[in-house]
Parts: sequence; structure tokens; C-alpha cells
Amino acid sequence: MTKLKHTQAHTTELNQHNIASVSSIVDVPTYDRSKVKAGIVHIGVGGFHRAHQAAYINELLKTPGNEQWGICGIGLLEANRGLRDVLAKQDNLYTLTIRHPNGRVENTVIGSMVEFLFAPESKQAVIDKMAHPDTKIVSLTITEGGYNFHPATGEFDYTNPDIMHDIANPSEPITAFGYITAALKLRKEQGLAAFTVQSCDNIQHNGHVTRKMLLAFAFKQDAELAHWIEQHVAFPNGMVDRITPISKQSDIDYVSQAYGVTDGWPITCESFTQWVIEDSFSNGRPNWDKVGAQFVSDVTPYEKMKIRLLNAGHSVLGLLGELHGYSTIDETVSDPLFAKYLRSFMDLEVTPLLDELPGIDLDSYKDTLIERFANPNIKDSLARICSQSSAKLPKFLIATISDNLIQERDIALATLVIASWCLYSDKGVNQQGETLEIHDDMAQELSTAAKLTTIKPTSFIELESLFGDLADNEEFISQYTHAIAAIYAPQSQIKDVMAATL
Ligand code: CS2
Repeated sequence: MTKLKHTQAHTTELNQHNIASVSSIVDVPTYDRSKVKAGIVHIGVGGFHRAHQAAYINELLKTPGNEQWGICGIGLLEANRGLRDVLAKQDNLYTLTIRHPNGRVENTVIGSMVEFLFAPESKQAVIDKMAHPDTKIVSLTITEGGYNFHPATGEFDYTNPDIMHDIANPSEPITAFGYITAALKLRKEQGLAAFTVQSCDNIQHNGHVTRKMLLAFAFKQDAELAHWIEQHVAFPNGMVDRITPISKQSDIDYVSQAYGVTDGWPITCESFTQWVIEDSFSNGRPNWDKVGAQFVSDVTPYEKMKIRLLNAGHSVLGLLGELHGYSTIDETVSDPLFAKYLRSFMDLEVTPLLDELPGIDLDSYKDTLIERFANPNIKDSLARICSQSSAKLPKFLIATISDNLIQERDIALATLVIASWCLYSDKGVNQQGETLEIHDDMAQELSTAAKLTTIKPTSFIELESLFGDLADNEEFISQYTHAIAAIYAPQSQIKDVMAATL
């Protein structure tokens, strides 16, 4: 997000000193923040973390006895400088605006982040913080791409220049892996217990993936340390869920106009929230189950359900909606054809691949998803959903196609989304000719491959790092080239092709 501007002159600045004066209008932390210690160091203080984990901890801190579970946020990237400035002014406080589908709005000032460190300017401070005896958990929201695995093989990518830098310069890290390894090394040397490394990203088996990646990194740097990590660090898998659009100027204006509070970076999110966590921690953990999270012994079916239905469903609406010219998820799903397409995709191409979950009725889970997407008060942009599709789709959608091909099931609905992704990457405009806002680390590669489509219809799916060997699968080639022919036809309208595919 670009840095947001304040709007009104006569508002109260949000900071610790002013908390009491805004307490009559918004829900503020009632606990003594000066007594809260950072037991959790969290890398990646984006909107999602602030709407999810930090909100759970804020709730927990209201009950005395949990003061050891505050959060120290870490901004790893140079792009986090603006966030650091805002949080510093606000004593790390921010407003969470929860918007219910029926229009109800709840505003809560979140106080669980008690420290924030901007890594590019304080590398050693970050390492020391993670190595501090109070730190019990290092958690991560670094997005799918941050885990540095090859999308098709799942293996650690040693060719990433930042990783090469971190392997060669253990005391000057850039990546999350570099910091975590440096801190664990210090803990080992000082005889301190290892912290838990807890991923809060949308990756299936996020704990296992984090473990595999961290060990791959650490082995290159220090094999003995890697063995110690293998034995002592827990990496719980978890499923996280709360739709959190990118903050906009209108969110700042709302907090300022409705509550007279100047907050430089409020977060807006939906009312639904879910967190399912495997109860495996190396050094204690907060009682998140007391504030709505769920501890389970195996999170696999929950994460598969969420990633294959919610996240893939978002991408289905996102890519098709972008081509049509819609701009938000609620707008797209309120079009009956898009709603029908989404539901058919979920029912016909995803549900048969999911395991039964005790206590979860998949039909009502899907109904709820459609209601959540339709929330008119959450203006979640299609540009956000489609951003970094190259890191998302292999797990969210391409995996569903591969599984269905093995089981000889339908793939047509998902395949049209892939063909649409090709057209989106090729043309970079919607059907009205308006330029699309595309953010993808692989944007150049995607566009180069997509632009060859008219010469070679399968060029896009030959991107092996995304599609693996799918470009050798005859059934997939046949359905994909059929979809490509339909959407590349002169005057073709995406809605007509969707209707014909249903
Ligand atoms: C979205 C997710 O970025 C995406 O593709 O599907 O950010 C989604 O909003 C969250 O996972 C909801 O929990």
C-alpha cells in the first residue's frame, strides 16, 4: 500500500497518551500495555496479520495472566518504512474496522503490538529480539512467494540472490530465513530453548513447508545448527482465514469522520475469522482457543478446504472478473453468472477432492463463502486477488486440475480460468480496453509466454515452474486449447465463454 494521508484537522491523534480520550467512542485496549512483553516476534505486519493474529492476541490480553504474549512486529522490507513511521507515531496502535455483511461496523483499537522493528535499519536488533529469552514464537506472514520454494517442485530455490546473500553473510541477513537462523544460532550458543516457528500464510502444510525451507537454508549455512533446529524447533501447521482488503484512503477518512480519530493506517476486514492450529509448540503458546481459535491434531483437511475453495474461488472470480471489467469481488459475485460459475466450480471440481470433516458441513461452508464474497461493505479489489497469481495458483487451482486429471474428473471450469490468466497476462487489458493493474514477480515471464499463444496455443502452460508436466497431458491440452480458442476468438466476451463452459 502507498502511504496514506490524514484528512481532518480536528481529530484526536491515535497514540497511547490519547487512548483514554477516545475510549468513549471506540473500543480501546483496557489492559496495561506497559506490562505486556513480546513473546511473539512476527515477521510481515501487513493488513492480514493486523486483522487476524494481532486481533486474537488483543482479545487474549484482556484476560489477566497473558501479558507474556504481546507482539513485536518486524518489517523486513524497505517498503515497510512508511508503516514504521506511522506505527512509531501511534505507539504501535491502530484501528481495526470490522464490517459485517448487514452494514454493522465495529471499531477496535488494537494494542497487542507493543514493539515494532524495521529490519533494514536494525538487523542486529531484530536478531537479538528473536534470540531474547522472552521470545517463545517467531511467526510469519511473508506471502506464498516469501517461502522461496520452486512452485512446481516444492524444492528450496538456492538461486534467489537474497538467499545467496544470506547464506554468505549470516550476520547481515535480508530474508526471514536469514534472521531466524541467526537468532536460533544465538539461542543455541546461549543455551536457550528454541522458539516455535509458526507460519500464518495460505500454504497447505505451511508448518512443514517452513520447516523444509528453513532446514534447506540452514544446512547450507551451518549443518550442525541445522541438526539442532531439526531436533528442537516446532513448526505447527495452521489454517488462517479473514478477508482483509488493502487499506484505502476511504478507510482513514471513515475513522476520522465517524470517530474523530486520526489513524494513519487503519485496517478494514470482514467479520468472519478462523484460525485452526496444530498444537505443537517448542516453547509454550498463548491460549488462542480461549479467544476463538481451534487447536487440532491435524489441520490438513481444513487447510485443503480453505485453499481449494476460498482462495481458488477468489482467483476464479478475480481473473474472470478482471477480464470482464469488474473491479471488486463483491461486484463480481453479485453478477448471477459469476456466482453460478463459482458455485459450479466449487461443487463439481473441488468438493469431490475434499475429505469429510467432522463438524463441518461443506454445503454451508460454500454458502458462507459466497455470502462473505458478496459482503458489499468489503471492497476487496480484484487487483489484490490477482496479484502474485504465479505464487498462488499452483497450489490454489493448478493442483485441483492435476488431481482431477488423475481421477478422470471434470476440469473445464478451472481450465478456463487458466486460459483467462493467459489472456490477462498477454493483453494486460480488460474487454473495455482498460489497462489492468498487474503485480506479479513473474509478470515478465508470464507475459512473454502468453504472447506466444497465437503462434503456439500451449506456450503459456509450458511454463514448467508453474504447471509442472501438465503441458504433456493430452486431456488438459485439449481442454486448454479449446478454452484458448474461445477467449481469443474475435469479439469474444468472457461471459459468453463462461456460460458455454457451464
Ligand atoms: C486471497 C486471500 O490473496 C488472495 O488470493 O484469496 O488473501 C484471502 O483473502 C485470505 O486468504 C482470506 O483468509
